[in-house]
Amino acid sequence: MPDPIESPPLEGVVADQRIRHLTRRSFVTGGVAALAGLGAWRWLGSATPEDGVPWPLRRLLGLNQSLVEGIGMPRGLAPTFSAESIRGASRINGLVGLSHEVDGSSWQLTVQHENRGIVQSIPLRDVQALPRLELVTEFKCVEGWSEVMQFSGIRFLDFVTHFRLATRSGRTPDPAGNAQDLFHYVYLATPDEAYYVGLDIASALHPQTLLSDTINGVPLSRAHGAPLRLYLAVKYGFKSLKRVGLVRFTDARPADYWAGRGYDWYAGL
Ligand SMILES: Nc1nc2c(c(=O)[nH]1)N[C@H]1C(S)=C(S)[C@@H](COP(=O)(O)O)O[C@H]1N2
Ligand SMILES: [Mo]
Repeated sequence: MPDPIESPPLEGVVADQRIRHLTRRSFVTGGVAALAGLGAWRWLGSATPEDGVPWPLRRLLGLNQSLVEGIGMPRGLAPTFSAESIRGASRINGLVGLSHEVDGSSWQLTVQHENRGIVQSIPLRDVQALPRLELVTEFKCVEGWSEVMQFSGIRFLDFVTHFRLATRSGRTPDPAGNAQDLFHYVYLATPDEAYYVGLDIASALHPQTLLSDTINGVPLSRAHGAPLRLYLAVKYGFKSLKRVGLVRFTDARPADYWAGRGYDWYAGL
């Protein structure tokens, strides 16, 4: 799949255009199904309709379309599972940047935008006040194991929308209306930057990308990334940064801990 900046080979472009044409309808349908799977209908029902469609759904449809047309290729949605598919204790892998316990009650996210002096500090509790969702998907480690797990938390998309992040103008991000205003990438790291990931903005704003504070219904342990971690259903596990401390929006493709050690930077499923 092409990066937003590196151009794909010509045959790829032609094929992409055909795929765009063929998949728009099924992709939109998938988005609606995912919302149902995520138990968002009650929230949808309480929202004011726009063009006869409740607005969160309209926004999701718009986002899907802009992923298709502008800021990146669609990833589709990762399959979701019933809660019965979750088995017992969840596996732990990788402890870089997690050597000590931290105090979740005073946790803050440091947020930066390239070429902007202002550094924002966003308290964890303000993030946790946003609407929540639960996602049961298959977590896949590139080393060859996978496990059905439930993550719950806040969509990264809702986080950037609420706090007006990820845009050059400082306005509310609108992937459907003005994708050019979005930075191309986001870099996220532990506070000490011992572990770090780089994401293209389309993957970061994917509806199954979460800032999560629980796994399988239990608050995150230190080893799982307390007090707040990233979870991307459409990427290999090494992109799901545990213990998010720093978030930086940028146009230069960010460094990535495991990509720097030989794995694919994109790591999409
Ligand atoms: N801070 C931090 N995040 C990390 C890692 C790490 O070593 N440090 N390892 C990654 C890898 S390789 C995987 S597979 C997942 C594992 O997440 P889990 O331990 O919650 O199963 O976390 C990812 N995020
Ligand atoms: Mo991994």
